[in-house]
Amino acid sequence: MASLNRQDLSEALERDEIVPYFQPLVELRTGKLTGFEVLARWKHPIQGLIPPDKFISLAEHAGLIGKVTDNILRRAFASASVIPSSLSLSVNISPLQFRDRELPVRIEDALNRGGFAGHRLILEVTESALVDNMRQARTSSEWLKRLGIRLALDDFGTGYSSLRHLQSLPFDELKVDASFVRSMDHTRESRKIAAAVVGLGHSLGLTTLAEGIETQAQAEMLLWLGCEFGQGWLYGRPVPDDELQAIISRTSLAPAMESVSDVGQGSLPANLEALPMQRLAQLQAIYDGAPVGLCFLDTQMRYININRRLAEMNGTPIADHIGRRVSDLHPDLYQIAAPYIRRALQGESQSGMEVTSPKSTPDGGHRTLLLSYQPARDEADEVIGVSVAVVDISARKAAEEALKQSEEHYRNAVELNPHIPWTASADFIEIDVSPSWLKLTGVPTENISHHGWLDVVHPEDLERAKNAVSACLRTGDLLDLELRVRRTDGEWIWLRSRGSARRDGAGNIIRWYGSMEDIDDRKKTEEALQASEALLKAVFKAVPVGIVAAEAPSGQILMSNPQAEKIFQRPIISADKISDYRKTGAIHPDGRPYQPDDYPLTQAILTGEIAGPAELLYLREDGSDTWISATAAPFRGQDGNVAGGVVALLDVDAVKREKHTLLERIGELERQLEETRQHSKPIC
Ligand code: G
Ligand code: G
Ligand code: MN
Repeated sequence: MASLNRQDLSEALERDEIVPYFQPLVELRTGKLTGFEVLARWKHPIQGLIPPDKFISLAEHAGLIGKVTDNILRRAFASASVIPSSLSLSVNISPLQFRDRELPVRIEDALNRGGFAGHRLILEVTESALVDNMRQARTSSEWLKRLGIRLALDDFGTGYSSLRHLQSLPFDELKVDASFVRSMDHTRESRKIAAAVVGLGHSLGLTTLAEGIETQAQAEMLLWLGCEFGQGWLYGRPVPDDELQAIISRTSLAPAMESVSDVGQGSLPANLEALPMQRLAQLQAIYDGAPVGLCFLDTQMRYININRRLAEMNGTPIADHIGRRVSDLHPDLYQIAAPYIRRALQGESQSGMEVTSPKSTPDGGHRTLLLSYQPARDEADEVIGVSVAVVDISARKAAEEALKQSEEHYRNAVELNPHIPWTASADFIEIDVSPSWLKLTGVPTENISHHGWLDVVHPEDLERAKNAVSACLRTGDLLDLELRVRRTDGEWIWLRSRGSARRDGAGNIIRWYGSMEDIDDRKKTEEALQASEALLKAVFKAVPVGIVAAEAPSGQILMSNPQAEKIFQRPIISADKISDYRKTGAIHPDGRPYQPDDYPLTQAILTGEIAGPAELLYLREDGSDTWISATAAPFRGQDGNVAGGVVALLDVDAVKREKHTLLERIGELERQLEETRQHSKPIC
């Protein structure tokens, strides 16, 4: 190839030979197109298509890079007429340009001429651009932000300097360098590095996009690590503008995530909970679904996280759950839960289902579970998974079981507590109920016989009630049934009906005796109990971030979890005020000390809105300090007013340590690469 000089490039610009190619950017979870990266190509009349690495640095040295960008922007915006307005364009900006004070004006000009909205434009800058003139970089980026333009840090992880500057510039997006994506295929260690890079992005509140995705396995892994967006040959190579239409008309650029399962299982990082990918939305969903055993399932019904309690109930360690499908891990549970989960994935929240678990208790008894399934939604109100809550009510059931042990015992109980006694013929056709039934329900007692009782049972309880009775008729076992019954005033009330068979000498059933009990109050109390503080505490304990909740407006601490105590390295006492814990103070990343109202938790309580994530250097009483990333959300009482706030604390010191390992590893990889190069020199 003949070498190219300034003159060639200058003429090429005149002849409009520098053209944009477009590479699709997608949402990893769905494979849906979100925009394009614009990549320059030189359509040389003789040499054919010349890639940017052959002329971008020439353009930079020749002072023509500004013109290249002008041409690329002009042509890209012109092609954008076929691109739906929901899609963005990402354009690469050379490090040199980012130092140029003219840059914002040029870009604004190009936007105006092309009639392209600033908020649809993302500028990609590499790390080296930022190092030597931070002041100009900051001025330019502030200007660009005022135009609605977003900034992405390109090739993230390949340079050293940026980590210091990363927080000082208003980046919106991190583009994780393709080298991390490639290395993920190799070892568990490399996956940890990729996880740390994605995690770092999150802890700084940036969206993350992974470059160079070539296989579905890489995509799946990145999704698990919490990376939201991707780019690479799996979704499409850069194409000229006349091929844009074909890409846009496809609904998804990737096979559904379901179709690949070979990356799952053993090759996954053992404990994704340890990653700082817990977003507040998810956390909120966990709280909302409250009670005791908890897990979060994604749309493929895979465990994204699970708390200790539920793992125990399932009889499988936490780590074995993560990333696995319910159907693979617990086929027996899946039988019961699948319909509920599916409905939740369609947006329906369901609670209060009482089922018998296929998993037995340690001493072999059967478990009764109270289940709740809540859809969890992202900011766009799309269902991203299901928050599952499970309460083990076996203890209560076991007590009832004991009561059933002997008929004698049972009859005593009936006599002591004769709410609504009833008797029935052996086949359950003729039923006599005490007159107190009429008083409670308004339904005439004579209406009960000949299956008449089924007419007043709640439709949702009907199937279960019928099955229970026919099972008892078959086996002669004790009947124990909780069901809703319609009173003549139209109200539903919860009743519990228990009965046992009286047998003749030959063991044949001759008659049923039983009693009904009004349990409406108890059911309501149970519901209130579910929301109780004790249960919430169990949730707090299980969440892998520090949590502190405080009451509004007093600031009195309601609860905290061990992770929070670990971060602060001091006990947190419920009756204290949050202000007691601020005496030692904290420092903003720019060195300013925190004022009492700066703290995200205070902010959330004062403003009623999510505050943070904010990074702060917390000064401990013992003189040590630690970096924390804090995000706070208000919670509201029944009346809709802010009742308090809860703050999630991430230990970013740990993230920084991981980052350090990462940098060392990169250094090592580079050394290895250099060595390989040296050894593979041709002999001449
Ligand atoms: O596909 P590819 O070979 O196109 O891109 C190689 C590199 O060239 C990319 O990393 C990108 O940053 C850079 N590049 C592509 N187009 C442009 C451009 O218009 N301006 C600048 N400054 N760099 C570009
Ligand atoms: O700006 P940046 O360096 O990120 O540009 C992306 C570069 O990576 C371009 O050269 C583009 O052609 C290239 N690229 C995009 N997707 C893939 C991919 O899946 N595999 C490989 N090997 N290169 C890719
Ligand atoms: Mn780029």
